[in-house]
Amino acid sequence: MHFNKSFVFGTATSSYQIEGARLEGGRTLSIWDTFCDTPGKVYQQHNGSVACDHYYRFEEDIQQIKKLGVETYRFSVSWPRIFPEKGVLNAEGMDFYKKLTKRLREEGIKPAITLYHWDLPLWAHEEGGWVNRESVDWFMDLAKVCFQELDAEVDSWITHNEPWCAGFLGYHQGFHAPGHTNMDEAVKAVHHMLLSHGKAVQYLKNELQSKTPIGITLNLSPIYAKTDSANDQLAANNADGYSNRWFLDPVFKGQYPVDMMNLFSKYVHSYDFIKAGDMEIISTSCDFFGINYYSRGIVEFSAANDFLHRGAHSDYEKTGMGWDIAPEEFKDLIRRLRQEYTDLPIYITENGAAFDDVLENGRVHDHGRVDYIEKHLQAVSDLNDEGMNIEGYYLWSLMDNFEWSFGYDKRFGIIYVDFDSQERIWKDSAYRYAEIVKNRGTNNSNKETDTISVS
Ligand code: PNW
Repeated sequence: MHFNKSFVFGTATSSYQIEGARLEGGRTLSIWDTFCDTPGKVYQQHNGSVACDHYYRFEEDIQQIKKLGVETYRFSVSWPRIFPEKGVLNAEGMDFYKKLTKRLREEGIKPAITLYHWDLPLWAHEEGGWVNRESVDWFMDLAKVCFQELDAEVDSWITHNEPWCAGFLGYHQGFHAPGHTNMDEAVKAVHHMLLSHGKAVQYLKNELQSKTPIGITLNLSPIYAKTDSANDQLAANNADGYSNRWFLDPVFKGQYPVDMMNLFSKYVHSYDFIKAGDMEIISTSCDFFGINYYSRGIVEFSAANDFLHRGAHSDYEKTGMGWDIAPEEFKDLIRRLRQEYTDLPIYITENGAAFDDVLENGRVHDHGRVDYIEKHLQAVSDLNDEGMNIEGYYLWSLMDNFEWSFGYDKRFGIIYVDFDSQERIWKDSAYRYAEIVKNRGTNNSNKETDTISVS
């Protein structure tokens, strides 16, 4: 694999998953704090109250990023740290992100900031959360103050991270906060997230005349039918509509997919929450497109479901999440996006894997993760050889952290975190990634990570 000079390597995290400092520095609760406190929602009722203690250890974490040698770091801001109450700006919260951004720059690391990575303030939820159209205005208050305070030092903005998860896992499937199971709410929530995305893009470009690139990050999963049967093909089309097209079509074509609107109308009472002009705002052109890729989906028809089809068993190798390791399908996905949706520069804003890591004599030999990363970076390199214009790659994640409903049970980091001592220990994958970054690919076949010295 090989990467040209302008390709950027990075790592990614998000606020709730690493910061901790639950009620400190003026922060109030988010929907994830209360979701974690609700029995039965999160593995062993784990929570992000301390997490990686990054709020207090960010200097040390910046040194880890520097040591990895990556040129960019993607993180998100905690909304209830910046607006602990409706309309009330918390200077101390904002100062944390100013300090973090400034220190990253001083160390030569380009900050890429996500505005919303799922930690909605509880005050906003109590007024209906994303189901309430006013959420767009609340989000704009957050976007405006972040732009004003941080834009000069930021290299790229991401409005939303994975509205599929925030919308459908949060309001339809109930696996994520706020834990609702109501498709009518979910479709509205997604609409308001997408609308707030478009408004933020317009504000940055038109009002502030900023040149900082801005985009959105979607989690996309190429979907395949288990068999050629008409029923399985239909199931795959609908699962693709639910997972991918419901987000891609509005962002790039300014319309929701009609087949899915019809299918959803069994649960969605009316589409009149889509106001005149909304779709133009949602499809405002961005500077880049962010994609989080983890796995493919393979589905088989089930008469009980319209679009939430059973994941069919496959004989593919799996990660610790039970997700198929599918780098070839990642290539299919990118080719399809180029054909059907966009010419924008693409950034892989997340890619990575959880495995059952074992700390042994101060080392973590995470061969599975090393292999996963190499295969997907090889795919990125191959795709660029085909002219697919992928401009960067952010490994998820910099370090083990709070993995949402799986708590601390699933470790995605390339740096191991001892959650008792808060010690950070490089896994083999961190050494390997640093080597690939340093060589801008693989110039040699030496995979002996123990002997690599990273300055
Ligand atoms: C993404 N799914 O979440 C998030 O952006 C990260 O915060 C998270 O830690 C990472 O991927 C690993 O899970 C997802 O169920 C959560 O398909 C769930 C799904 C996809 C992405």
